[in-house]
Amino acid sequence: MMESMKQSNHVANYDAVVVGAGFSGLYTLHRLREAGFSTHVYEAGDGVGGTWYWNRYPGARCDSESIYYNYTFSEELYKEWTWTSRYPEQPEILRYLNFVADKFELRRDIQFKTRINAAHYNEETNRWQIYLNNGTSVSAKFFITGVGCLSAANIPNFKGVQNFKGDWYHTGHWPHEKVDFKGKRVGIIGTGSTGVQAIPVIAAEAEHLTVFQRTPQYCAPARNHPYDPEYIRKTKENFSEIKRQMRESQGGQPVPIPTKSALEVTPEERERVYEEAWEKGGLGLFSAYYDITINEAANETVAEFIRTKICQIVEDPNVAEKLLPSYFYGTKRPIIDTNYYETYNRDNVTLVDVKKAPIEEITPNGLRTTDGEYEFDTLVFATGYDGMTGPLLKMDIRGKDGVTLKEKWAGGAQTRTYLGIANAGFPNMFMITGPESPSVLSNMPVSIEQHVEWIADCIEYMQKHGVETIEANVDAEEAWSKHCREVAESTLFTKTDSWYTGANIPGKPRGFLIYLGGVGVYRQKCDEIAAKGYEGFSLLSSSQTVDLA
Ligand code: N01
Repeated sequence: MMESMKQSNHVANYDAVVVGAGFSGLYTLHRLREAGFSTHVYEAGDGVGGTWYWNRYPGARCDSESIYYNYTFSEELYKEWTWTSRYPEQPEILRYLNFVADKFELRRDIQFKTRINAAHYNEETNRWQIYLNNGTSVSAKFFITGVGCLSAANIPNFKGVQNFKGDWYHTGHWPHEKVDFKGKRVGIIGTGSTGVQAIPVIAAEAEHLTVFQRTPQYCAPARNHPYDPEYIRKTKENFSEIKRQMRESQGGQPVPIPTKSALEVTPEERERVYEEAWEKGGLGLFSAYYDITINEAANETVAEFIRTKICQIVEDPNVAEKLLPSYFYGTKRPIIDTNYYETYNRDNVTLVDVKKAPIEEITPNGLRTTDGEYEFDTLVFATGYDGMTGPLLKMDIRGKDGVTLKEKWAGGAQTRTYLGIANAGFPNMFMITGPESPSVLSNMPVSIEQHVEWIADCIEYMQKHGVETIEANVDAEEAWSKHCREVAESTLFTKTDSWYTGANIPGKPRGFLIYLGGVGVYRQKCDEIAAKGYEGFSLLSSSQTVDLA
């Protein structure tokens, strides 16, 4: 055990300790506290919000429609809050989460500016000992992680970063005060969802922006707009139906599951459907036909549609050529943008292809690729995250026999979970939107609510039946992981290098850690398992297995 942990000063005992005060942690606290469990949340930031606390980069906004990107556990809350536009900006989402924290008086059980360094399971007491970065420790019967899937920033290990004389930022750790780009030459590395949002906004302010692109992306216009009050009124009126549809859907939004193949319709009909989705804005292209993410030929129809649009929007054919993506559409996160491709028509923007001429090093005045040096005053890393497993493995989590989560998952390659909620060998630990659950390939608040409710119901069940510990069985875990892999392998997702597969982090073992079966199907499976007395889990009273089936 680390020296600091041996010396830690034990300060409290709780029923449940929760990591993180984002969408997951806030609702977990509320739900467990309402059920009478003493619950405490630790949050590294000095406010609530999680992802929306940290991601303050220019242009940050959500790509789920706001009316679906909120909690639905309280009809009163849903009706009290009014979104201003279709895709809200980060400050508005952060205001929403603060509103939730105020309404349910959550702050009194959240300790801010505190990180959990480690959580160790004690087999003698059946409790988790949790070590904080302030040198103290607490214990809890239940250890619940609400750390988010994308909170461990990836700053590539370029040679020379420490020599850069200007300011540099990672988008996921953006300063609270405004970063002034006026009169500045700015460089940005990365053109994922984040880069695509930030690039047009920075370009509008900076003297010059140089974009370093490794992989061109498929984007479709967001066509964000303010909401009509009448539309909002109807949405609130239809709360129950919208909630039901979200929960039973594929992706967590009330979008009908497509039934037609892109290949069974005429090219004219397909073009009409794609054109309509493009004009409407949002993620409509992704869900236009059921086989877009499973059939290469179907996928190519939408990929080619977007490539044609890029060539129409971008005036310089050489720049347009560099922006044409070639991977399977949708197998990296489909992006919705505001003036992304149009930004390359500006005189103050330069696009550099770093796949062709890779980055060699960061220099005192900028960056050098194999083609030459680029100078700028400010550098922005929009280089993404060590997704899914990264935030969990940043903590020293140890289960039975002192086995670490890192050892169990072999750093990623052997990641096995039961439902993305629990791990064999880690009793009474629950993950909210963990690896092998629908998580990031769904509308997050819907998946978060489902996990929080399932976990809280489970804890209440345990209390009611005198169960001391719950632990996933190895065979149930193996079967679930196998099922996840089989579903993923039946799609095109596994054929593309992306953060979904771990390919964005050098040396990270590959695997596809998101359950692609859909939110509705997944919920049903979780509910069935609970209804069968938590099938696939071992439930123990103080020393015996409790047969509750
Ligand atoms: O990160 P990314 P992100 N040299 O990993 C490049 C969610 N999100 O922060 O594609 C050069 O997607 C990398 O290149 P490549 C959403 O789930 C949601 O943009 O690996 N380039 C890529 O271009 C999303 O998927 C919202 O070849 C390097 C970029 O950096 C997830 O967050 C908004 C490099 C990273 O893209 C992550 O998005 C924002 C290197 N060494 C984010 N390393 C909304 O809701 C990386 N890159 C709207």
